[in-house]
Amino acid sequence: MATTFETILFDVSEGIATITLHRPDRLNALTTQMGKELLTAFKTCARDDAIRSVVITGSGRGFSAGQDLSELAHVSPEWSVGDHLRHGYNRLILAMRKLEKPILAKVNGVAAGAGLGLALAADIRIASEEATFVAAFIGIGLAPDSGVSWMLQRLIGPARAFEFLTTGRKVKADEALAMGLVNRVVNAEALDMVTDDMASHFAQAPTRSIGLTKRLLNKVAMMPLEQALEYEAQIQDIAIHTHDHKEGVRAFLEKRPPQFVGR
Ligand code: LHQ
Repeated sequence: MATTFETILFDVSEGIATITLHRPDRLNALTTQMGKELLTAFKTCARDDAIRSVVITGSGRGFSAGQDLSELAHVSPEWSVGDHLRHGYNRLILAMRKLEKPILAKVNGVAAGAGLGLALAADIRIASEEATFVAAFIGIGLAPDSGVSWMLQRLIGPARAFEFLTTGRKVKADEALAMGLVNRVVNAEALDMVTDDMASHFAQAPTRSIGLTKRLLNKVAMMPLEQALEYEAQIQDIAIHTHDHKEGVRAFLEKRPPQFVGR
């Protein structure tokens, strides 16, 4: 199945949806239209039960250079950046975090500004050795948006987040790995294969269990332990009634590999 967009490519095959930011000559800088198309793609991923694993990546040598700055040059005096964020990036980042399916960012090149926000909103980041990470906001006199302040602080801690955000320096893949910004770094030739393997693994996994894990991790970070324990109990009450839980237990007792179907 393939859906046609203008600024992204969207392909679904064997339970894996691949979303490719597709403005390679602009390092996949994000336009308003691209934001809308991405939101549509993520909504499709949420709706379609056949999709059990999602990959987001960029065409050409970049992942995404963030907001397309030439679009900002043509805004009217009444234009509000706050509304631009509320109606665009904020919805997109929330759609990614609320999607109860694993999202892998295949970071093929530079991830900057809101492009970094997209990479951070994924659940797993696999970076090519050629990938770089740059906050970029400071370079144009802005503060972080697209969830970058929230996500980055949790991933790498407040001191490193502050330095990264306020110096705007380019962080290479190996340093990003050491910081905990990415899960894995692989050479550029192996990036597709490693990501495909992991995406296929997730496409065979108990999707509801992964979705509920994501819901838990999203929520418990802000809770005191007592509340987190109670929330875990509520989530487990849902997980225990899934087909895949029953299949997992049955397969264990029958000493065979489980056949998870994602519900
Ligand atoms: C670009 C861009 C770009 C357009 C490269 N736009 N063309 C949201 C809402 C509203 C307000 C603003 O903020 C936000 C969130 C944000 O995302 S703010 C951050 C916006 N992004 C940036 O400021 C990054 C600007 N780009 C760069 O600093 C560099 O291009 C990076 C470090 C990403 C990559 O550097 P290089 O690898 O040296 O590539 P390059 O600079 O040569 O770029 C290649 C082409 O892509 C070039 O066009 P050209 O015609 O000369 O080949 C660039 O103009 C174009 N491009 N980023 N964001």
